[in-house]
Amino acid sequence: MRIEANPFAYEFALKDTALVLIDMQRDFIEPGGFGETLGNDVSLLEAIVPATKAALAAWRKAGGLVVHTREAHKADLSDCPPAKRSRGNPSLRIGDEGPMGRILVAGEPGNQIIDALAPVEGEIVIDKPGKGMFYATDLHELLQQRGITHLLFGGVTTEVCVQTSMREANDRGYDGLLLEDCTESYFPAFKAATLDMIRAQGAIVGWTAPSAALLAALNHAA
Ligand code: C5J
Repeated sequence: MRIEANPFAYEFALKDTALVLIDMQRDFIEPGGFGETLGNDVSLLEAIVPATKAALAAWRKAGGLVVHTREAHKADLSDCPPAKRSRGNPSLRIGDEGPMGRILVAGEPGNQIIDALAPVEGEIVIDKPGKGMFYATDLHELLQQRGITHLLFGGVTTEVCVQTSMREANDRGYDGLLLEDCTESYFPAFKAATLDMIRAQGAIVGWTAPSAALLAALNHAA
């Protein structure tokens, strides 16, 4: 299959490719969650849900592998170093009680993937304690077992966990493409810069494309 992408076309085989949705969890996206508590406009992130839902539905219909990640720490925070927990000066830190349970702690209501994109049976769900999806997870082994070489990305936030995961993926030999309208940042300028950085210098990190280009490729192949 071929996606009309930037900076040039992206070729992939369905059986070798996974759709990865990064951290589409309630605390980042829903009003009343952790993200909003920090003063962010979560409506920016909510706006990508319809396009992401459509891409996920089309990918599932085509029979492609789906991976969901959550930024999630153990309840005892043994996997959350001070360098992460004490960064900045937030009113709420990781592990504190937030509006939807303990912030970024596995199993809490705010840590669940939003209903519109909830995982279904057979999909991989990774709880990751870092920004990148391969750090301290078994995802690389799970993808290798399935012969996955190509990764399509969506999720939040573009410049933090999505970009870090794409760079980690590139270092591990995966060809990655970011679906432009299925990712968002609380800071639009950071999203724009990240898209540019990823595809600069001949796709130094990977490719980007609108989700319509993926849907067109899937329709063409059907
Ligand atoms: C993610 C964050 N998922 N921005 N986390 O990007 O802190």
